[in-house]
Amino acid sequence: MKKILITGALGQIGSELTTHLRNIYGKDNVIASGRRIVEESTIVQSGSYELVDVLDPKQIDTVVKKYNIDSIIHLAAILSAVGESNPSAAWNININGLYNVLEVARENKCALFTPSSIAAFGKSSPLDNTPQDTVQRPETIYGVTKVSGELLCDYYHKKYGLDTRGVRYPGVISYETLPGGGTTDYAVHIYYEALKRRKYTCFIQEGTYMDMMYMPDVLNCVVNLMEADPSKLKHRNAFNVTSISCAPEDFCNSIKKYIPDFQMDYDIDPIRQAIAESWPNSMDCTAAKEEWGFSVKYNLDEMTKDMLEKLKMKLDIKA
Ligand code: VAH
Repeated sequence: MKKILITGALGQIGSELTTHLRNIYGKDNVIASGRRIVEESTIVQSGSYELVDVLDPKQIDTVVKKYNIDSIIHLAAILSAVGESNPSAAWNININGLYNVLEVARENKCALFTPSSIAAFGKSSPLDNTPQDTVQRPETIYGVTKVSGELLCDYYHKKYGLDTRGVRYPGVISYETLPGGGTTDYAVHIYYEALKRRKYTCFIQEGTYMDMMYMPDVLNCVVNLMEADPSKLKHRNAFNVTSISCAPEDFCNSIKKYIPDFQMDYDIDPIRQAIAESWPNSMDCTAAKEEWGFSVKYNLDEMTKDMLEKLKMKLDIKA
């Protein structure tokens, strides 16, 4: 990757990936973009930022040509819970937006990274140690767009030789930018509430296991996969990647190691609970390990320690 365009650069992953890639490839070689301008955002202030609505292929193409982009990291998407409240918007942005990016990438010979998700599986998939290649019958519009996106990216690779790559991300945990309406958002909110109120009311039921990953490991996936030797890739657009399989009580117990008086109770959101139950409890990541050396640095307690330290600084909490 030399000249990189990131769509959805103000989102939970995009806001940290932009900084991460600028540190590696140089500030002037990473162009951030999004549907809105947030003047006070460090992303907007620390390098090139362009207004790009992925529903307008002309806007994408203009920016790709303006900066001579060779790699697109396409993150603009609507997440699971928001998608269930507006399925047509989820389909429009997640699929028509992806189609526009694929077409621009094809015409300009750009490589493309776009993430899929554990949401690409459904209740009929094996939910424990979910295989790389297995049944995918998701029951959320978000999951439908993720499976469709995986197939569309595979098609563009096979039909046009486009260098498309992607991973199935688990729930992403980070402290910079709040997640935008997903089912795994509880795993971020719990840390904020632990520091602010010493208690948290969880909307996902005890004993509901999902895959999770800390942001530093999420960011490394993008660089390591995009820089991998393409001749070693048997898969392309949907590598299972995860670092932690856990349930709400595991987060609670981990936080208690650092905040002993932390308390958690439950008020289940039936919509997000049903979504969570249709997703894998844990995924098998053998393909990613074998084909591009996937590895992670953070386990649950290491993530909890770092999250609490960074959030104390961000929220200016002394105790
Ligand atoms: C969501 N955080 O909850 C996203 C993610 C694996 C979950 O795709 O929708």
